[in-house]
Amino acid sequence: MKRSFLILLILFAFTQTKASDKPKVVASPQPVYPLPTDRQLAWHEMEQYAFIHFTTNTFTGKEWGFGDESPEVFNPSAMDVNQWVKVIKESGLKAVVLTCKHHDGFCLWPSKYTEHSVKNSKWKNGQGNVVKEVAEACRKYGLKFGVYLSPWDRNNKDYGTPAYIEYYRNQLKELFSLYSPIFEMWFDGANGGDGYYGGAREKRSINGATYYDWPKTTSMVRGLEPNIIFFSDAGPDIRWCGNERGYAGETNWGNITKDSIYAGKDGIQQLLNSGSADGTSYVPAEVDVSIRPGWFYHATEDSKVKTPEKLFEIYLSSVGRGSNLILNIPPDRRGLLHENDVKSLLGWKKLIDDAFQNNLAKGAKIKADSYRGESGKYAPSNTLDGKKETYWATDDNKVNGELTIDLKGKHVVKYVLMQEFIKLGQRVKGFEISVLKENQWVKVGKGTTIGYKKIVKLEPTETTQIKISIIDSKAAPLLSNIEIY
Ligand code: FUL
Repeated sequence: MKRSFLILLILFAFTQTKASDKPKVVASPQPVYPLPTDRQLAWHEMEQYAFIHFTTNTFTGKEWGFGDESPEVFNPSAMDVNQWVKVIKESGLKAVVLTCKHHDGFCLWPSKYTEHSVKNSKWKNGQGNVVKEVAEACRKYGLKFGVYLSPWDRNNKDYGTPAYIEYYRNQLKELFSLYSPIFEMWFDGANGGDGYYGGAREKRSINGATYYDWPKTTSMVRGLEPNIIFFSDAGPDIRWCGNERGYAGETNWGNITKDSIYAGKDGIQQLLNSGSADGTSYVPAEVDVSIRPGWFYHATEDSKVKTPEKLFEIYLSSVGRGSNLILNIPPDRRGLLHENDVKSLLGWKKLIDDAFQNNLAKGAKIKADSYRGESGKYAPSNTLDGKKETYWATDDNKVNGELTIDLKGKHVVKYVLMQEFIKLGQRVKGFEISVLKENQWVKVGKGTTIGYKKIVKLEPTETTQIKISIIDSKAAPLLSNIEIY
């Protein structure tokens, strides 16, 4: 009797030790829909790339060619795409999106479906091919390549009829079979009505919602290039940010309800700019802006190139708000990026490098008022480990939280950078930033959404500790990265 009791006691003690040795099982946070696709996540990480607008407009001084320009006018005198791509790379941009055909219909490659192209220009006696050269230079310099093929074509005689849609799709097949890999395809929504249209010189307005039959075109292209990102006002993958001045909304949701987007609707630009917390699809915004007032090069604008400081401001209001920046740099009549543009670009790159050189959060100490199940898997230190797959999370019933970062000494702080773990859905609706001043917390910044990335610019302030307070969120907030500069 005594002996069996002893055995039972030993067994009991043994099971107890085993139980306490087991790591705590804490349920992962549930996704908050809509979620980004893998290709959207990869796109987010590109952050910024170049747009190149180049066509007969460069030589005629127009912004929208009518479609009756002679191909002969396209004649750059000292074209060098390596100069473009080299400068673009040195400026920290990750890709080039080229206007293979703008609204005037002139093609920068010798398309077999039209005579209105480089093959009838004087440039290289009609033997040149800008698209091929740029795609190859991108490969050489390790940048991605994207295409803009204007749906509106003021040259084509069939524009407005089903025959034109076939022409447009044939050109897409041509581009995607010749110049793949292509990371992004730009579908521009513009249609101004009148044009040359093979000599008809009339107004042709189409119903933008039905004429192009986009679902068929995009699935055709997706079949050719599975990882392609489609840009258009409403996506499907990424949306327009609602302006061409270089800013995403201060409140910037990747989420939007696609049905609510169609051109001309009142308030549509505002909606595109901010997205909506309850949007049913994930379609993040891309910010398109030109380094000059126009999209095409005009010598009269040589003195109006945006300064490095202005470009830095644009960086903060695009990349710094979780959108990607597509910055247009139009080649001049020589076929080169103009000296003024190059100077601004490189000056801008230096401003970015200087501002974000020394991450004060590296090696700092961080604590949270709570973390999910007190499991190390969701600990606040995950925000400082440089790994995008780890994150701080709260318990499900908690949609706020405080993270306090001890900078180990006094530092002047100018920027706070935060990233949500958006793989499980964008969540944060409001946050505040405070610094410790003479043992008191002083609020120095606040905002709404965080999303893929948020850079908050502060009045430069000296402190030893920073507190990030998430004050509202759609569900348990998940932060994967914090940097302080
Ligand atoms: C607009 C076009 O009309 C402009 O010419 C330019 O291409 C810009 C990026 O998109 O809709």
